[in-house]
Amino acid sequence: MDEQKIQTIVNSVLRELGETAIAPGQITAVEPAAAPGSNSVEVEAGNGADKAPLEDLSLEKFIRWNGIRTAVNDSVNSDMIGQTRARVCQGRAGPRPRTISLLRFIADHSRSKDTVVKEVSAEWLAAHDLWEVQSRAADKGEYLTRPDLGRQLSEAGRKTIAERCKKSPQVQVVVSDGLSTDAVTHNLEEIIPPLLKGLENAGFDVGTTFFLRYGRVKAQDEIGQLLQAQANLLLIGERPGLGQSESLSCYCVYQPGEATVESDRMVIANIHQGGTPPVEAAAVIVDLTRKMLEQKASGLKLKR
Ligand code: B12
Repeated sequence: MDEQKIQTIVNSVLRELGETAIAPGQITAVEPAAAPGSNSVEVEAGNGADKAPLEDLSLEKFIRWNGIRTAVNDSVNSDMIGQTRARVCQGRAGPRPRTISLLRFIADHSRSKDTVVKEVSAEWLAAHDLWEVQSRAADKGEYLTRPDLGRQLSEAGRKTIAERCKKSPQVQVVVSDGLSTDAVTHNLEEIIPPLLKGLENAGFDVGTTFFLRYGRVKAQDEIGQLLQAQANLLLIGERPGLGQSESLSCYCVYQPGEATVESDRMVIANIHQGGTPPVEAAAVIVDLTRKMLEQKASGLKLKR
């Protein structure tokens, strides 16, 4: 459909809405596609562009997209865009978001929802030498609607942990899907080896690492109580944000158990390639674990 036809349709809709002063030709001005290499990516472009395959909206050029066309000082905006992956300088089309902005928002939202509902597959766990137990949540739906069940181990889970794990280790490491499957599958390969090696090199007796399906943070207290570990480190998927769906956290407690309260817990959050890189996070966690074991404390009781 050419610009003139679009203009005619828009004019007739506006007329039906009671608009009388319609400036001809100014409502749907279709602008030419941006020059290659420009960070101003056009999905609104006409001339058959709609037949081209839709590009992946998670590409860097869409994240660093400058949607403001008439800036007083464009270098200020470019500078800001270069410093953050946050949704800045999106511009607008009248009172609405620009098409590309809206599409990216929808794409980011879909990715966030996907990572919550997806499952860490049994094959992936086997390939990474992890065996699994489950919380009391029977499936993902129940996990999301009943956080209380994700905080408790299933009967079978308790039994398996008791049978397969080393008792009374100094440090117990647990991995859980939590609210992001991608957090586990994207970061685990890079965080587990340096973390376990770092703990060993620091001279700690490390327990048997396993995977907790449908886990919530508080489940680490029951695991700690069951295994009588001195410190529990839970690597768990964070609730995804818009544009960041594979972020992992490590929640740490000294002597977790029934009496543990939230102020005893600590968290190293935002672990992913664009945040705290997994290898760096592993070093921070080893250091924090050393402090917990030295001071026999965690959370507010720990001096840092
Ligand atoms: C959701 C959330 C909350 C919710 C948790 C409610 C719930 N049931 O989900 C609420 C609003 C209550 C909350 C409160 C706080 N939060 Co908060 N929270 C988050 C968020 C957005 C996601 C956490 C998540 O996905 N956890 C995984 C899921 C599976 O866990 P869960 O079992 O469902 O829920 C537990 C955890 O979320 C945990 N938790 C949440 N926040 C915090 C903070 C700390 C310090 C600890 C130890 C635990 C903790 O408490 C929940 C109940 O057990 C993160 C951002 C991020 N990138 O991780 C910030 C984040 C973890 N929170 C943060 C902070 C600072 C707090 C508060 C201290 C704020 C305050 N000043 O009161 C409190 C402390 C709460 C506590 N438990 O001790 C910071 C931690 C910074 C740090 N590295 O120490 C983060 C990283 C946000 C940020 N970027 O600043 N939080």
